[in-house]
Amino acid sequence: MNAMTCPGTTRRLRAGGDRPRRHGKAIIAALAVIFAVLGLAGCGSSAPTSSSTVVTSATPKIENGVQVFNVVGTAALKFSPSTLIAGPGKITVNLTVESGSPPHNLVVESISGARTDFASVDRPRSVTFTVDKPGNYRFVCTIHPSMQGTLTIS
Ligand SMILES: [Cu+2]
Repeated sequence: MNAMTCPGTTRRLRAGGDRPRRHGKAIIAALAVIFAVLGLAGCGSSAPTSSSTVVTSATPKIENGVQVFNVVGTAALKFSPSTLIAGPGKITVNLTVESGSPPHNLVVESISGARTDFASVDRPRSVTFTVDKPGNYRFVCTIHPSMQGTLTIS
């Protein structure tokens, strides 16, 4: 197998497209994951490979020079995404709460002012703060202490 050569990857995936249409997408998605793992890691490619529906980590959207994250507090008492990857500077976290979920907040424990008010299903909350020092910063929901995430500044 020739998975280490990147330019041909896309073409090879498309070659599977003559399978029955119903299964083709799933097969292509599975192949994409396999090729991403086997092949793209060595390429330095910046192509996103976001074929998964489970959001564990995210990079921000940049709006007016601010790094913006949209985080959902779920009914299962999780943050989605739970890992936020940013650079030093200004960060905004928009916290919404999933339907059927109790209220949540998002508090970065070691960063002064990095704390939303309690958000509920019909009341999203936001906070903006600045971080300059690279590192991993834990965040929690203060009413559900098992609900945790990490803000990585690199
Ligand atoms: Cu909570």
